[in-house]
Amino acid sequence: MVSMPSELIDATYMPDAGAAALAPPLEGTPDLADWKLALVVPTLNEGENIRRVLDRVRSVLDPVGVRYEILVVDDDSRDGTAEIVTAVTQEDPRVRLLVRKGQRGLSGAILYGWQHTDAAILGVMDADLQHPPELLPELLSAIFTGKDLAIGSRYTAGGGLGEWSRVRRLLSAAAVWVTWPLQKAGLRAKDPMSGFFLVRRDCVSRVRFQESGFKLLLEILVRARIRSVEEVPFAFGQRYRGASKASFKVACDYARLLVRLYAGRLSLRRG
Ligand SMILES: Nc1nc2c(ncn2[C@@H]2O[C@H](COP(=O)(O)OP(=O)(O)O)[C@@H](O)[C@H]2O)c(=O)[nH]1
Ligand SMILES: [Mg+2]
Repeated sequence: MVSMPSELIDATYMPDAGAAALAPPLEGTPDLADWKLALVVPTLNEGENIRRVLDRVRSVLDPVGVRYEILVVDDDSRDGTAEIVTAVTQEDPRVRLLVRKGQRGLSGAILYGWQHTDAAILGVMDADLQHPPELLPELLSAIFTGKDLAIGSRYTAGGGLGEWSRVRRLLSAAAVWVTWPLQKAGLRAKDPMSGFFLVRRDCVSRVRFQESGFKLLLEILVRARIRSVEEVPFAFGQRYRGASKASFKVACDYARLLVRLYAGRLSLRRG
């Protein structure tokens, strides 16, 4: 692991992790042993799900042959999540637990995990099994074949939203639609709100992100140095156990993020 200057840890900047984290060149057949993936699994009271998620992710990634670590970033859950993860870390050092005290926010949790690894491929996946770990090899293969960003996508052909009500589908479609003018022409993702994606570290390092949001992918699409995107379809599953943390505050954070991104776009045009 790389040690970061302490002033960077609390900032919203994604630090550079130095040469160790540079992705290997893509010419020829990639040697998977040259790559390392850090998959963040953010948790807030996911004690009933986390063991199952960690077991499934490891059984999917082990046969791929890539080096990896799974960083569970827990915001001080009160349901035993950390204790369960600690037990797994003792069996398997590739699983690491990072606990944040007195902090909340999904984007901040993901960035915190990414700041504590030297991996060249950074990723995120929910802890409630709505994201099938079985998609990870396909997402990895998109990165290995030269894409900067690989998105588990509910909106691309073959993907799906599961058992959502018509109102929720409409709201989600509207939330995607408003991102269209913000996204870069030629690189637009159909599912910019996905919480399941992998990105090359060199595309996001030294970019400043909003910690309080729930939709880090949209910020990455708009503000990071992304040159190519692949969307891999998947069907959004049902939460395995426990309750969703999406709330009115999450919707407000999303509105604030949109305002900030639109304001940034307008000031760029004027400048
Ligand atoms: N560390 C951390 N994880 C969070 C936070 N909010 C949500 N999560 C995790 O983010 C993932 C997605 O949250 P979820 O409630 O399932 O959202 P939904 O799928 O939109 O209903 C889950 O793994 C949650 O445990 C947070 O504030 N901090
Ligand atoms: Mg969920």
